[in-house]
Amino acid sequence: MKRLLRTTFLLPAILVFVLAACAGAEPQARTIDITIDGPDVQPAAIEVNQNDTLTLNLTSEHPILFHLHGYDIARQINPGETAVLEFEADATGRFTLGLHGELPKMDDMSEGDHEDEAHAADDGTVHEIDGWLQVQPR
Ligand SMILES: [Cu+2]
Repeated sequence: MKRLLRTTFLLPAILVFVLAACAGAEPQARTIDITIDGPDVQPAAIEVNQNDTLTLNLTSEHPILFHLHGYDIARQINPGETAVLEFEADATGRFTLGLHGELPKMDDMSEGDHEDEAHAADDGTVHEIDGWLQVQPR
């Protein structure tokens, strides 16, 4: 009887554990340093998994508002400081990065679709940059 119990309950438990491990399972805490220089963002492509907790350490040579579209969260970055943006990547997909404000070398930047409320208060110098956050579903 003891053995039957063990087989009945332990085996499925082990199976669930193994399957979870195979799926890459546990969300991770990830810290990513992002450097902004004019319109250039390094790294330009950030790839994470759903439910990872992200800490973005943002630095810029110029005062600028860093905006993660889709998640619609933003941080002001001032020269000589590290702006920290912390959030859980719960939504999946590809989300473009935006910089708002005056930047040198930005004449050739295209203007994104910034008609939503999040942009109502800025000075009109909105810029979508060639960078994105990719969140892979679990
Ligand atoms: Cu924006």
